[in-house]
Amino acid sequence: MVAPNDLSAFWMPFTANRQFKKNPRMFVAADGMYYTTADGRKVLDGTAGLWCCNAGHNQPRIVEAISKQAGELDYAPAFQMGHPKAFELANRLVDMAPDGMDHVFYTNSGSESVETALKIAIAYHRARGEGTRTRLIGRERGYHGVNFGGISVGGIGPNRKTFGNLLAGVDHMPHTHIPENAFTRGQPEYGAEIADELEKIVALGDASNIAAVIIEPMAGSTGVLLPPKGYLERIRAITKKHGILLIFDEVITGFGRLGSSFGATHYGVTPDMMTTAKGLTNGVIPMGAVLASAEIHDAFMQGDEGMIELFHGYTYSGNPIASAAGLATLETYKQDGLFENARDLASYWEDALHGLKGLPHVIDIRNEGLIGAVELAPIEGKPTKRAFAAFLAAYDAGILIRTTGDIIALSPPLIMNKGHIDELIGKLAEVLKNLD
Ligand code: PXG
Repeated sequence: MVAPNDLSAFWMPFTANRQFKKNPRMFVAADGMYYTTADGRKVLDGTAGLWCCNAGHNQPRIVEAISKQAGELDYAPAFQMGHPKAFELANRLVDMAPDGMDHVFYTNSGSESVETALKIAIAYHRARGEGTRTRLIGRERGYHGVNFGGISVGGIGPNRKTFGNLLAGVDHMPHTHIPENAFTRGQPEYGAEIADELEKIVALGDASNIAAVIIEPMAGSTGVLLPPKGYLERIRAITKKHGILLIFDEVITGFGRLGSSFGATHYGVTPDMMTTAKGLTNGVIPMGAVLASAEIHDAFMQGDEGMIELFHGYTYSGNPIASAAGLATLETYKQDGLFENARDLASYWEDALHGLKGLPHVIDIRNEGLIGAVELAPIEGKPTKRAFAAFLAAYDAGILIRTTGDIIALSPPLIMNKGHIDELIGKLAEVLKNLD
């Protein structure tokens, strides 16, 4: 028998298991902007969980929708059967997405949304008789989840170090994070021409072999790397010119994080597909969705009507409880004006964050919408250690932050107010002042 308080059985994801289990950090409750720890302390959520609880915690509308759905229709087969809420949610998503994003394919996570979009891209070209278009292009420091397609198009070194060669037929563009833009407020000025590297990749690999380019409109997970002004527009123009599909990975930028429904809306650049998850259901029930243009969808809708058009799907695609959570979440964003709140708070947020300039070890600060990053100089020879020390000190001080490398990333729930910003940034300032 395993003792009830034995922590060893659960192999925790992306966690220093041995360190954690020696000194665990447990949340036992949450409400609005705050978590409650096992020892009864309140911790201000500066990260919306893992960039997902955009409507705050235990949102009553979402809680009620899930409970009601569980007692009404718990599960319905996802293949060759339907239930109304999955269709209703798809319609709402299409309504809030940029014009041209007309169809929704459900998944259960951001990682699955990415795999789905990549597979659709390859199958789309094949359906149109361009089956040689199989190559995929990602970007350095891109994060597209943890499955094989996603880690292959993603640009994170440790994935290659840990898992080897990954998918064949993938190229990477350079990232856009350049020193000239340090301490920029909002979208940086310099670097639009980095998009032209895509032309070189296309010239070498030939457009007739390339299916899709996938990028995050703003790279969240690897440290809040913003697109320079004009960059996304150029990527869009180059992909269009060569008949290459453009996929925006909106798993973080979707659902109000930047003060608009999606990154595509915020930056005014419309891709051919968008991958989403996280804020779709406020993180409460796992669900992801790929939005695709009518042109892509319609390319599959040919031939015998009795045949399955896309050989892909998940047991839980469009799960009823997840659909109910999604509908209640989107309703909350709308009714409570949360995207507007994010937009209204953005300049106060920006000022507060940039007020940390000059504190020890701070070498860059970046922001957009309700997202922020404070980059610290690494401890010589010990990358990640300084930021992780800040994470632990912040937790003790009553704020939840995220760290990636030596970058502190902040992405609070969109229900935040100025008082919460003062508390979060005030406590973070104290943590930074006392950091070795
Ligand atoms: N694409 C992007 C752009 C993401 O940010 C995924 C795909 C994968 O989503 P799932 O649902 O499979 O985890 C993500 C996830 C962090 C952090 O702190 C970021 C993510 C997940 C967990 C932590 O940076 N991004």
